[in-house]
Amino acid sequence: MLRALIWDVDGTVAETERDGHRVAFNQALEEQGAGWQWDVETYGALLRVAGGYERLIYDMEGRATAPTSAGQRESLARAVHDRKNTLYTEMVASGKLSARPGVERVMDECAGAGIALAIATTTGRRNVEALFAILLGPRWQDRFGAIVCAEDAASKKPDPLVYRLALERLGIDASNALAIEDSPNGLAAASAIGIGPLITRSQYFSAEPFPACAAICDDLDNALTWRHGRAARADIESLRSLHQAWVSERTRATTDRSTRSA
Ligand code: XBP
Ligand code: MG
Repeated sequence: MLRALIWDVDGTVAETERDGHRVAFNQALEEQGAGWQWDVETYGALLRVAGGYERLIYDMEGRATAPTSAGQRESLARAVHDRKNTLYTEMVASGKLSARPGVERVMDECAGAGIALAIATTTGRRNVEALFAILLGPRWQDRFGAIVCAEDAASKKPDPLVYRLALERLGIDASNALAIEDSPNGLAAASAIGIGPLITRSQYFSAEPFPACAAICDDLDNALTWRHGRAARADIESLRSLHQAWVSERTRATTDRSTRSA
């Protein structure tokens, strides 16, 4: 039975990366005198590294103009990341970013159908708070059974820890949930512990193949396809159908594996 929908944030709830985090990173890099900027393409490649701080460290390792000692790089990354988050939350609070199509509708429909909502993200709590307060209003937290952010988990996606914690807090099994994701790291994190990942294609991962997803769509208001099924858009009926298909497929795969090894 489908009991919860667990949401990724960046790229899934809103297109926060290209025109949000990236722009704020560039302003912070300039203010801190780093001496370089991230263009749209460069930032897209760097998104393979989860976590803004980790992304800065990774990028500096290959940059001739970056500080030479590890200590200097870490202190620059900390300063840039902290300032970036301040600039990003200001940008979000000013209403520059909006929810992707279908996000608020699907959240409302889930509430009406008794399907819990949760958040599992590698971004920081203050970024999540700024975005959801502007999208859903000041009491947005009341709508979620679990909110798991970067501060809650020692390792970031593709590690499944944020999803594991979300399930624990919801008090449900992986087979009772679907994840909504946009990235290969997110897909890997959810599916590593058996949660079916529904992919909504985002700007940066529009050409990604995502062969192992439970279902895929351009956005939640558009056609949704899964193995042996399709629907005009994501709604309670299609979410339940694709979830059922995902669970049956996994059960079949497990049975086949144990039959082969017997
Ligand atoms: C999001 C991230 C984050 C954001 C920036 O991944 O990887 O690093 O890009 O936020 P996902 P921070 O959507 O898979 O959760 O700077 O707070 O890390
Ligand atoms: Mg994402």
